[in-house]
Amino acid sequence: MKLPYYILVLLALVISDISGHQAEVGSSPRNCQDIREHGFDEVGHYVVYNTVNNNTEKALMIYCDENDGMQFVDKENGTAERSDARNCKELQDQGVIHDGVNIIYPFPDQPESPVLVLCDQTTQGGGWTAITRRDDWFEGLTDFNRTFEEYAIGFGDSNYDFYIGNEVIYFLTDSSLNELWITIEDTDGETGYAHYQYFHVAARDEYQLPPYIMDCGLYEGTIGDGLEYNNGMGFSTIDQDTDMSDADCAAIFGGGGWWHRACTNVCLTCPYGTWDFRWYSEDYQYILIKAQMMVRPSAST
Ligand SMILES: [Ca+2]
Repeated sequence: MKLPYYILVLLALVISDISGHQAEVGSSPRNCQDIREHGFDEVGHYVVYNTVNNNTEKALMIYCDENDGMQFVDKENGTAERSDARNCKELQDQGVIHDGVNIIYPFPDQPESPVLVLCDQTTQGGGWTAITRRDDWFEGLTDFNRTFEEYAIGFGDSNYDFYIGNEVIYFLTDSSLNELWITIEDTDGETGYAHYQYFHVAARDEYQLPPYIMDCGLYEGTIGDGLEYNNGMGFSTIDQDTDMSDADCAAIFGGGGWWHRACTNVCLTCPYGTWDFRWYSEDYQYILIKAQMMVRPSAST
């Protein structure tokens, strides 16, 4: 199957159907309903392009049926085989080996409910599902000053900056043991990574503890164990302060929801151009311009 290719306008998302119709939209579709709202109401194949660097390798093809059902379509073979992958590792196991935006079904109680995610099938053997991505190239597109509910369901765009949502992170990390991979770039262009062989985010209200308690451990990497201080903390936002400070840490940190303690050495949801968007550890202090957090089942190699 030959995919249609178009010259893409930077930071504009192009949806096209297989017969070559196309339209520019201001935001990316999350499902077939979104595509319908953009004026494509016929059953068929639709392609969503990731326009970062106009890299058409990041095209994603989906198939929308008459019930707004969405199927993943294998780009290589053109088959309309519906994936039931719960994460990017399972997509990789099914042969989806390209990096980029893809579809997973992470909710056990809602197996038909898709989530568009960013997959990294390259780093350390691939199979990584990105849970947040920051890149100052996209500054101004996605506001991270958000409420507890917004952080729960997720926001942003998998093509640009996003937070996948604490509900998704919970289901991703609770079904099996998971590891966490964090990459950063600082204002001097220095890059590095932190790898936690264990990472888990608990349910919203498990035994009446603070919501979405984060545990991580077994660090190795090049930027120091910055998350150690956040270990065991619930998720705090501007409207739901569960941190251990007398102050409201999320408000102090520019509205960035995080596993604040009192408050934090690391904040990957904090505003660009501030010292809050940072990775501090015992040996390093980075003011950031880019950051990405990714998880995968830890049995992967
Ligand atoms: Ca507080």
